[in-house]
Amino acid sequence: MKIAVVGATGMVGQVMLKVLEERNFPITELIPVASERSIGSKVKYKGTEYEVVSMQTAIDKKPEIAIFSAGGGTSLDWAPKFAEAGIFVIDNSSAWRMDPTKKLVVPEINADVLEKEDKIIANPNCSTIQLVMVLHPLNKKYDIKRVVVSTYQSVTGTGKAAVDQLNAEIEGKDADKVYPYQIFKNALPHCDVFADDDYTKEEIKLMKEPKKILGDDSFNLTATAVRVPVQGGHSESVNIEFENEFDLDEVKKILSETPGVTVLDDVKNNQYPMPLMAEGKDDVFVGRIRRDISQPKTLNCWIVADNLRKGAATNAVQIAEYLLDKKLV
Ligand code: 2RA
Repeated sequence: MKIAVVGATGMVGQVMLKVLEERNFPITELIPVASERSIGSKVKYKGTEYEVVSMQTAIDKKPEIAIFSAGGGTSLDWAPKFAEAGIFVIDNSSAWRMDPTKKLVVPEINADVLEKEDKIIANPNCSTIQLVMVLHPLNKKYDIKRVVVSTYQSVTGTGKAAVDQLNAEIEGKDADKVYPYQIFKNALPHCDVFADDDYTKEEIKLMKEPKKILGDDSFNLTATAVRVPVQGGHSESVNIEFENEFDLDEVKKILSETPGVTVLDDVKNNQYPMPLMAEGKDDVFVGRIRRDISQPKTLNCWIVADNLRKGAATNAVQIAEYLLDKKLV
């Protein structure tokens, strides 16, 4: 199968190539695509160097699937052109996520919504993916009424320049400022840009995307997204109020039996999820599972995942695997 990776030279694009290789996706030809300035450069895949090509060249090579991680503007311009050429686009940007004609997919939850006609498929936001992997099984069992989530997001979610800013600040060197303030020794309640209602776009994604993925808009969700000087993954403190009563041991059993979720919850031995242990892994890790003793039918938990893997690249590759497995491509 011919696969195009659009944004192949970026942070997520590089992880996409790594995940495709690790999962031995049946690629007969890799078509790396990047911006004009990167055309002609090389990327390595399974020990072979491939030349980065332009968007149009990639379309002309007729890949079956194109996995995009190149920003919303590029996706809005080019995903339709790839789709018109009969190419399945799996897009990692926010461009198509809330478009009512496009599917927003976490394979473990709602891959079954995908059809042959879905030529542009949206990959959810990283902080959404790890959240819904925990919400979904609990919603099915106990019916969620309200969710309050606070995130602690890795600088890798912003990109290489943000990682460079953090590393430079750690070393006491000057660096191009991606964030409005120093990120080292700091926490910025400011992920993406502010909307008119004083929420950030990151918080709005977190408040809207889960309802579309779960196919359930009966619950309320509010979010505060914070950038922290971390590189291994996103962490989330989540408070979930249910319509129905729950048993704590049953909650832990349900989550431990959920594919793609690992329960790490033994506080007497200081066992709980952290970005340093989640980095490079594909599971969503959940711990600190306990009742909210301030009100009935309510649970607190702590969710951590590598935002570049399950939060982006791995989820996109899993969608591609589903298309292949179900012979939709
Ligand atoms: C972030 N989720 O972490 C956004 C985009 N990757 O900045």
